[in-house]
Amino acid sequence: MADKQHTFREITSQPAAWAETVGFMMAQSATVRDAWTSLQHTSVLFVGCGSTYYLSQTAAALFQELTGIPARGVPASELLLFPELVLADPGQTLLVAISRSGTTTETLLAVERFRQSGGPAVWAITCYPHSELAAAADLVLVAEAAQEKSVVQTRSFSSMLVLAQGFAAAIGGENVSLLQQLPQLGQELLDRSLSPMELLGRRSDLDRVFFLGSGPQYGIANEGMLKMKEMSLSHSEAFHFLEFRHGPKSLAGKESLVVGLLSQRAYSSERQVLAEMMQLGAAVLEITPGEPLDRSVQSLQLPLVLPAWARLPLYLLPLQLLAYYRTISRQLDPDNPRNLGAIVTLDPAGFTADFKQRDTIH
Ligand code: F1P
Repeated sequence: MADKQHTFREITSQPAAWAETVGFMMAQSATVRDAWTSLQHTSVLFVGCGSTYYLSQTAAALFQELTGIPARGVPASELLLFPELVLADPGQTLLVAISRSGTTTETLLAVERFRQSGGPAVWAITCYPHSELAAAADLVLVAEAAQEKSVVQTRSFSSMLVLAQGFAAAIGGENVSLLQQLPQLGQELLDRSLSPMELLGRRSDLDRVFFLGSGPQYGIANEGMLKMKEMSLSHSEAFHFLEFRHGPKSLAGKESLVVGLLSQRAYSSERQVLAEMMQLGAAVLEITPGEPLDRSVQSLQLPLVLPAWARLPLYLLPLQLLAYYRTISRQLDPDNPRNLGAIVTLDPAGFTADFKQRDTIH
């Protein structure tokens, strides 16, 4: 059955999609670097919706980490409806709009709003080079090989992440060609993840899933949460690792699975949170650059041959498989999630009343 599903094919074809995307990115690195140098901007704002909003969070954290230039990731709707809260100095801000389809209404309107506010430069990250978003942007990074038939984003998300990595690395002076190792490392991790994620995904005793991630991993934890929700209709939430202690852990217990996206940088602090959740009876899955926490924990180790910034897409593979197998075991169709379409298209006229209201207030 799995081989007939778009979602499964798209998850397992990620290494091939990454290989093409890295090739594109390497060819574009000098252009990206030169374009950035000629802008001389002082900040970057990443926007998207749904999965691409979560990708914006990770892209912003990574960009600031590699370049030292302030960056934020926000929902496109925040830029559209509350521009003054996210844009301190539009003239000095590069807007990076991320959208798989390149046609989501909020993202397109946010770009328009940014231009109207005096924002001079818009770059796009998308899977469709001829989309409306691509046409509206000054520079376009495309993961064409990652286009999807499935409603939920899997290989598109990870491939657009590869573009965001290449973009940050090119501007931050990192070695973009390290990303060439991702396809092989991804294939190895996929092979290692399939059967443990199937076993875990089929556990009907678990009725809620928490995803924990810090730093650039937080956006990926959110994406894991969204996959679990969209596909398997399960109660899922994402938190920064240490935030989990400040209230949410009251929901942790025998019926919960806590998925930890451990980092090298904050390893001990994050690991301690997982150890505490085990003591509360929660099942734990760790995706880790370090040693397994305990024999009773399901642990998937990340290869250390790549620096932390370059290995980010690897975290996604087990998360997507876990959501996929849980969907199957709940006899749901991963290709056709409930109430969802691949693109949210709205009538722009629907925003007019709020724009007028805002212009009157200011
Ligand atoms: C974004 C998005 C998806 C979500 C849903 C509708 O689209 O919100 O993240 O899964 O199916 O679309 P895009 O702007 O990235 O094309």
